[in-house]
Amino acid sequence: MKTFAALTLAAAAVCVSLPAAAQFAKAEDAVHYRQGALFVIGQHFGRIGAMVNGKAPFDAKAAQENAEVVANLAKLPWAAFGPGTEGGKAKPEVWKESAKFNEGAEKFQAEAAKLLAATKTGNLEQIKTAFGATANTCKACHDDFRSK
Ligand code: ASC
Repeated sequence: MKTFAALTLAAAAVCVSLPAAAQFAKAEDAVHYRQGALFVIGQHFGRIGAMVNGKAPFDAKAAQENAEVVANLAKLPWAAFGPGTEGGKAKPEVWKESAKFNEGAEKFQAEAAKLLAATKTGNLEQIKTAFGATANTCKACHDDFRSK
């Protein structure tokens, strides 16, 4: 009976961990995937940054389109930090302090959603504020969880 209970628990553990792991054929793919998603996010976030920093003319439509990409892609990288996918620039803390890491990922997604909402107002001051708040969530996570 004890053995049966242990096997049931083991099977349940496998089922719980499989969906996330099964998304990637190998750990390398997960690293590549998260780097790719974060790179594209950085490109589009940077285009909004150029506008709010006066390095590019303010174009409300372009700001919104870029914010849409950022807000949508903001959801993607995190599933690619699953168990056994250590590597790239990710520090071991990603897996050791996963609650803190997940909280940072949630904050970023929330701020990216607010940035998208701000771009829909077409008001540059509101976009600036939301951009700054979003950039702070990028930086916080990079400081703690990304190697230099
Ligand atoms: C960017 C970008 C980041 C963040 C970060 C904010 O534009 O690519 O990673 O802002 O530098 O501090």
